[in-house]
Amino acid sequence: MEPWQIQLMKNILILHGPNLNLLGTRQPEVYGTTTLNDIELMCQKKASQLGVHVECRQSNHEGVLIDWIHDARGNFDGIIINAGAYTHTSIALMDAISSVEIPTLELHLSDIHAREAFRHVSYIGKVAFDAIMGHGADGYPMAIERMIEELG
Ligand code: CA2
Repeated sequence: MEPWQIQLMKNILILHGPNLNLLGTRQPEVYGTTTLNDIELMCQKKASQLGVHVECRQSNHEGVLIDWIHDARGNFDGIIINAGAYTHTSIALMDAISSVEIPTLELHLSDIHAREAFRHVSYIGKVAFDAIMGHGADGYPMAIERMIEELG
């Protein structure tokens, strides 16, 4: 593909938060057997079908996720974020998302509202335009479709 064609494509940043690097290797009864690498392949397949560019990154560190959100300004059209447990605790991540003014979609493997009460609060949900949850790994390609719909 020519560089000018890549520049015209929508650019979506997919962020995975803490412990999601363990997917498929621990607690399969809760989070399934799909690994983060499998999820990246699913995302790249969906992206090429839909003609968009996606970049996937994972960090266990709140500050690294915040830096990536800041750096997304001017470089990405949308952010899809599974912030892991930071979803329920991080006002700092929420502030970072609202500061960059990039359409952001909240994503979870599990349905956080069907789990423990402490997971029912989502700071990400306060600044995201929508949330997809409870679909396991299939939620990732769904989220790419939803983001494209939002970006128009
Ligand atoms: O359902 C989700 O996607 C969550 O964001 C996953 C987080 C959890 O804290 C949120 O409440 C909901 C936990 C991710 C931990 O991932 C693991 C994967 C394999 C083994 C252990 C943890």
